[in-house]
Amino acid sequence: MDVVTIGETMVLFTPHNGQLRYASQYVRSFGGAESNVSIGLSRLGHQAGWISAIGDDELGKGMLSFIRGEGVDVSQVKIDPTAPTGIFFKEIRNSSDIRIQYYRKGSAASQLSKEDLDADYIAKAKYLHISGITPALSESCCDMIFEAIKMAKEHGLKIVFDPNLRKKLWSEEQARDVLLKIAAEADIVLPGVAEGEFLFGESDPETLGNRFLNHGASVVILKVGAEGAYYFTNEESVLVPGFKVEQVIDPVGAGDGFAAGFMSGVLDGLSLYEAVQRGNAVGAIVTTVTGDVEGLPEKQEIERFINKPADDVS
Ligand code: KDG
Repeated sequence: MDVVTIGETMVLFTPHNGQLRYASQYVRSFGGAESNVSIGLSRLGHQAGWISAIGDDELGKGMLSFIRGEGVDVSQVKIDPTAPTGIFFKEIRNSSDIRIQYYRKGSAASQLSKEDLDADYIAKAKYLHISGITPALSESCCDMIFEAIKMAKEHGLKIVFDPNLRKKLWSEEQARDVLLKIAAEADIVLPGVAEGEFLFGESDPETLGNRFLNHGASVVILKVGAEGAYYFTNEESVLVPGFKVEQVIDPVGAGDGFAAGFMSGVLDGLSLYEAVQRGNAVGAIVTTVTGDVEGLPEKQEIERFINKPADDVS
């Protein structure tokens, strides 16, 4: 296995149009940062495993079939008869005003704990992908994440951490404290510039890159929206320009697409520049369709997209 991830995926309802309070028709799909990354990796030809839990309910089982159908290993997904699968709504007012409403408190995934981890399973992967969402779900989920990090280190996996700050899930103090602790354990961190500012009170990219490096990471990828992303190591700091798309429809999931594209590049042995470029490309493509995972490209599509002339946004 290439990458193992741990986190909650929810049933996603997106109103056909208009405000949530008036909506009566929805598109039903699925979304969750870690399974989005797993699906992105699988579409790019890698083997990803997703550790999670769903309720013993129809929506959860539909979700599990969907993720399994995308080629992700779901053998570590537990069916918990005592709690439901989480749900969320995504109200797209316009591409820069997207409102998320969660119904996930007490969900099956939020009941996960370190007892649900299998060290032998984690040991099979090369990378452990962690997002800052899972530790926010409950105390037991937070403990589980630190246990998974410990297991990963014992078995020589590299840790990739995307802070994925979700202020609706916990207090700012708790979030800052836990996200900084995880960042200190990670080999590769993938923050957005706003997350870097939240954690270190700085917004200058160079300064942020150095803060994360000094905090423990050996590679820092700082995402700066449509401009692209920087990578920082102790030797280099480089901005890799982003890709233009004709129209951004739904940016939710772009960060997960970026993570999948970047890790795919690293797994394929690309240079850091090319891996970040692949991350930028996947992130850009994801924004062009509605849905968290629907736009995730396959290998051929990503290669065509990266190699097309700069003025061609088709
Ligand atoms: O990154 C996209 C995710 O935010 C979305 O799929 C839902 O995992 C999710 C969350 O917790 O917000």
